Amino acid sequence: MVQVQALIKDRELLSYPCPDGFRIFLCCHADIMKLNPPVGKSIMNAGQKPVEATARAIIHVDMDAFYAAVECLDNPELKDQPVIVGGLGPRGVVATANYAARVFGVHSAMPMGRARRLCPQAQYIRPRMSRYREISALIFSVFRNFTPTVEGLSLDEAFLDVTSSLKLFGGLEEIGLQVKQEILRKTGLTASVGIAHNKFLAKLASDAQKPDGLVYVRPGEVHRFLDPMPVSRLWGIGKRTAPKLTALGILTIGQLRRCDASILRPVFGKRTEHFQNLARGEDDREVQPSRPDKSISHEVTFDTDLADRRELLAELLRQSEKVSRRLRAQELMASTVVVKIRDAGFHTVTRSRSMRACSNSTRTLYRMARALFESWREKHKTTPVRLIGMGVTGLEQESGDGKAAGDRLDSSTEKSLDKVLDRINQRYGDAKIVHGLALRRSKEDH
Ligand code: DCP
Ligand code: MG
Repeated sequence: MVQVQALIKDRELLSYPCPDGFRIFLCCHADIMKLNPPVGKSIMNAGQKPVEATARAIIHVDMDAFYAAVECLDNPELKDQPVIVGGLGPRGVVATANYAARVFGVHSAMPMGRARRLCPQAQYIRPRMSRYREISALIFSVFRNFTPTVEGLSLDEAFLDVTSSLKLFGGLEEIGLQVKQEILRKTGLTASVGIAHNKFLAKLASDAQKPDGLVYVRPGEVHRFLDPMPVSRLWGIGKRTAPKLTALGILTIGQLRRCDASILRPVFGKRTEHFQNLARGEDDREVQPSRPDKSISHEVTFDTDLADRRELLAELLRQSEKVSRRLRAQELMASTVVVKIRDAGFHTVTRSRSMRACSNSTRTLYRMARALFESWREKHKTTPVRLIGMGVTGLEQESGDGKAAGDRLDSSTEKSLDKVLDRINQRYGDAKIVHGLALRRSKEDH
């Protein structure tokens, strides 16, 4: 056996079995979380050609019945009942249904009318996007505790490349389990986790035992895992291609894998090899870390135009609370506050101001938003407002070395108050506790 060592600094060694029989030792130290990308993609083997350390460790996480699960979390009396979240108007569609409602055949993207016929006894709920985004930020903060290489696919779903974190967290299955446990502890929600050496297999694995699943597809188990699945599980085989394969007698991934390429060429053309690679469970795409948010904002269009200064300020405070909570959940701070106002005549203005230091405190951001609003209002005292919004830009990590690390605008009392309010809101649901002024008007944002 050949051993290849790649010593990056000092600290711990990661041992890596390779398909060709080599054992490669990769190095990992306590600050590994900050290392990006993962160590040693190509490692020289004593003067021979490079040995590709392609064995990645990929985890795919997907929350179970996400919107519906959040609704049940915030209203425990809904637990065990069928819950359907989606548009409630005449043209509404189902965003998601919990597992109790899926038993009746209800699924995402189904017209709401059909869902009501299939499951009239369900609880029907309009989506609360701001709440889902808030929980999503918490989930993603859990992911980033395990690796910096996180590729978000939607609010409830991400790939994690944990190749560099294996030793630190005690192995692949152990990380998968810890991710699930941490999500449950931080949010009260269950996630399904798929583990494999590439993205394609990890994604199928997370779906294989939903809800609350944990499936690890080991390299030697790929065919056993994939072969019985219908060809439609392969990315890119949809309603148009599947019938053509059926006509050739190819129904499963295993049949596609074993089929002679010349038979498949009339269906796939130049993509034949690509689909046979997928059928063998091969996929070399890397996890592409998502770029963090560049801005965060909330806005509201009023049912009837509003000119009352205090009511408008109350709305701004509510929005400042939401925006700052999202910042804190992602451990971000902002340097610039933006206020947007649209009057009854559809005339829209945006005003922004940069602060001398970054902040994520509700009070600081609200004070800045209020000053921007008041400067607009000086010349528009009686103008009815149709829409008001506030947002922040110039975001940076709270622990970074930019503006946020210097002089902070937020006093320790403000920080403690925000922390307490965040905890209460996390525990008891969206906006269960708000600053006094914000109670003047309480509307769902969009
Ligand atoms: N969603 C939506 N419209 C769709 C599909 C999904 O609005 N057609 C929303 C609602 C879901 C969320 O996105 O809760 C996440 O989508 P998923 O496909 O992950 O579905 P769920 O999380 O609801 O269920 P599952 O347990 O199958 O992942
Ligand atoms: Mg999901």
